[in-house]
Amino acid sequence: MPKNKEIALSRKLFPKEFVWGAATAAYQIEGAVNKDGRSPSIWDVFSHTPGKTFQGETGDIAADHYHRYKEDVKLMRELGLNGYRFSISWPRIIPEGKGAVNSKGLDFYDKLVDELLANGIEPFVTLYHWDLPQVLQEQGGWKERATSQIFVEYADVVTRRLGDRVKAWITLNEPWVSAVTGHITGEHAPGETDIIAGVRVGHHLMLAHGLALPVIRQNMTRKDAEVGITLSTTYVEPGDDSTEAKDLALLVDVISNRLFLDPIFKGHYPKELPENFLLPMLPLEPGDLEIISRPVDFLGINYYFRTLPLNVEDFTTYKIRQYQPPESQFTAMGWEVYPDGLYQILKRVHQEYFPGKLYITENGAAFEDVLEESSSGPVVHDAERQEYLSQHLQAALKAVQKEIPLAGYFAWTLYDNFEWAFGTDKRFGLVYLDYPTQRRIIKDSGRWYSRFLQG
Ligand code: IFM
Repeated sequence: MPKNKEIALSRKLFPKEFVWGAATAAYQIEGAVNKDGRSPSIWDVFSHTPGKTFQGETGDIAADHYHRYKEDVKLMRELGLNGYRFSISWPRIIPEGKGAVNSKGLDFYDKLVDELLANGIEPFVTLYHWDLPQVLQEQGGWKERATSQIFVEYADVVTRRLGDRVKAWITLNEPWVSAVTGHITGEHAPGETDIIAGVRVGHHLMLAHGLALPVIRQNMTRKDAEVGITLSTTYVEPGDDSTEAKDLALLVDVISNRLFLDPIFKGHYPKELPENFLLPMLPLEPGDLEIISRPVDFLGINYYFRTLPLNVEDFTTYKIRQYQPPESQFTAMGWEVYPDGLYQILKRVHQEYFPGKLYITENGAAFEDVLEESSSGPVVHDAERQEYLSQHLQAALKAVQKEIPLAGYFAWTLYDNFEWAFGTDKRFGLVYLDYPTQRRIIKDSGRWYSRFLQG
C-alpha cells in the first residue's frame, strides 16, 4: 500500500455530511428463509435447483443476519459507519406477493431501522434487490405488466411503516442485472434465456420504479428523506483501435449504461439503439415514459470495473470478447480493477443526466481471502482489497473536488455473503464470515476503512 496515497486520502477532504456506509441485500445475508411466515423467493427456487449455483449452495442460512442483526449493527458501529444500505425481502412482507401483509416481516425491519438509528447509522433501504416472491414468478413475474402495479402496493406497505425514519429509499437495485442476467443469460434467478423476456422485464421494472415514486414520496414523512434508484454501471472503452471495437464499445455503452439512464433522466430509450434491435420487443404503452422519467432525488451508482469490448461472441446471450490489458489487475470475479472508471462514470452521469445528487451505492472487490491465526486471534490480510478501496475513494474524492454532487459511498459489502450463483466462493466483505461458526472477523481492509472513517 503506497503510504503517500493513504496520507493524501482523508475523510476531512469530503463534505461533512457525506454518508459513509456499507451495503448488503436481503437474500445475500438474512438466512431464516422459512421463519415467521416468509414465503420462497425466485432465489430460493433457483438456488435449490441443481447446477445453478456454486456447489449447489443456497441462501438458506447465509450470514444469519435475521437472528444476528443486533450484533451486525454493533459491528457497523465499531467500523465507524454512519450509513447502511440494506434491502427488504418482499416475500417476508407480503408472502403471497400481493394482498395480506405479514406483520412479523415488517416488525423485523422496524427493529432493524430502530437499532441503526440508535447507533447513529442512517438507513438506506432498497425495496427490490432481486428476490421476487416465487408466487408472482409463477404468474409470469416481471414479464407481466401487472407486476409493476403489484410492486407499488408492496412499496406502499413498506414505506408507510418505515417512512418516518428511513433516510433514503432506493426503488430497485440494478434492474439491468435482473433483466439480462436473470432472463437473457439465465445465470441468475429465475434462470430464463429469452431476449424478449429480458426486454419485457427491463421495461416493467422501470415502470414499477416510476409508478412507485409518488407513493413512496407520500409516505416518507421524515423531513430530509429522499428517493432514487440504483443502476449498475461500467466504464466502456474500445478494446483496440479497430472500427469493429469502436462501434461495439458505443453499443455496449448504450446497452450497459444508457438503457436505463436515458429513460429515467431523458424520458426515452437510447436513440442510438439499432432500429430493429430491442426496441420492437418493448411492451411500451402510451404514457409509460412519462411515468418512468418522474424526478428522483438521487441516483445510486454501482461501479466495479471497466469493459473493453473487442468483438461479439454471441449477441443473443450478450457474450462479448474483451481485451484484458496485461498490466491490469483482475479481481477473483475476473473484473479489471480500474478506479478512474468510477470518476469517469460519475463525471459523465453528472454532465449528461444532471441527477442532482449521486451516491456510490456499491463498490468493492472479491479476492481470495485467507483466514490466519495470529497471537491476537484470527486475521485476514487482504491488502489487495484495501488498495482497491483506497484507489476508488481517491476517484470519489476527485469527483467531490470537481464539484460533482456526490453525497455518499457504500462499500460492497459489509461482510462476506451469498454471492448469488457464486455462493460463498466469492468474498467481497470488509469483514470475513466464517460460515461454519458464523463468526465475523474484521479484515485488514475493514480495519483500514474504519481508521479512515475515524480519522
Ligand atoms: O453481490 C452483488 C450485489 O448483489 C449487486 N451488485 C454486485 C454485487 C457483486 O457481484
